[in-house]
Amino acid sequence: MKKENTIIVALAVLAAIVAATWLILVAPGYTGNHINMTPGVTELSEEHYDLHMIVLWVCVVIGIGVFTVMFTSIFLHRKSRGHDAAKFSHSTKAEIIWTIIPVLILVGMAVPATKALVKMEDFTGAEMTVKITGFQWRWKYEYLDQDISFISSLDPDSNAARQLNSGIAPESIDNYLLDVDHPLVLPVGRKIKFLITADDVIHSWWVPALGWKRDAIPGFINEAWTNIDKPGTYRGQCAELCGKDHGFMPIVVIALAQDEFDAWVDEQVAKNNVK
Ligand SMILES: [Cu+2]
Repeated sequence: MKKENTIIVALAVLAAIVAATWLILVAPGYTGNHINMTPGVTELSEEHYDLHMIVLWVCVVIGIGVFTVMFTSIFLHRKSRGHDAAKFSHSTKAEIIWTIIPVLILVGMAVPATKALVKMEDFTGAEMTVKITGFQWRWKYEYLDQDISFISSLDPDSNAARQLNSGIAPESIDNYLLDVDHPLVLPVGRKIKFLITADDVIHSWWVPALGWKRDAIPGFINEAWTNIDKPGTYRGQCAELCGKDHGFMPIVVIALAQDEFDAWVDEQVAKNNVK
């Protein structure tokens, strides 16, 4: 096989792999059919997203390199072209190289990943604490500093539509199965600590825009924190199969500017006092 032909085949294979990678990873950005994670709306979620993208591109580069060599070799050295299988069985030099390079890549990825994990467990400077308790099949939120607590259940419209033979089209309900009667209201720009537990079986509190999920386990208290950048409504669901109505205990977080949050707190406290 002439050297020029080898180069032409290798380039063709490389082009095909790059094109396939582009179609999968980049083209969805133009068509709007996103398959990637979202960056979320918190300091932690953005960091996780960046980490995910770094690791993804490392994998893409390795994948392109490995598959180019592999497909080129398979095509150029196939039996029908008269090639015999190589007879060598061992190469100390090759083994040292293909051990050291992956170790260096893994260590390079582990450093930022460990930093992010340590940051997730750093609760210093938390300005308020919310205790979250999972029940079959609703959530209880207790604002430990503001003395507010309430139960958050599936919103009545979704609940009516989900009943057997309800005759209500799910498409007619806004945010079907993703809305609640009492959302968790939080301020933006403040470090909020969560204490997460459950009262019956294991649930899991998960709002993708916040960048993490935490199991809610009876008898245990798991911790997490967030600092939301942007005001908005963020939806999630119980992420641990917890019984027959597992699919009917959504989570809604409403992030408000500090003054709006303060007004909401005053309103809740006044309501509680009336009772
Ligand atoms: Cu659950």
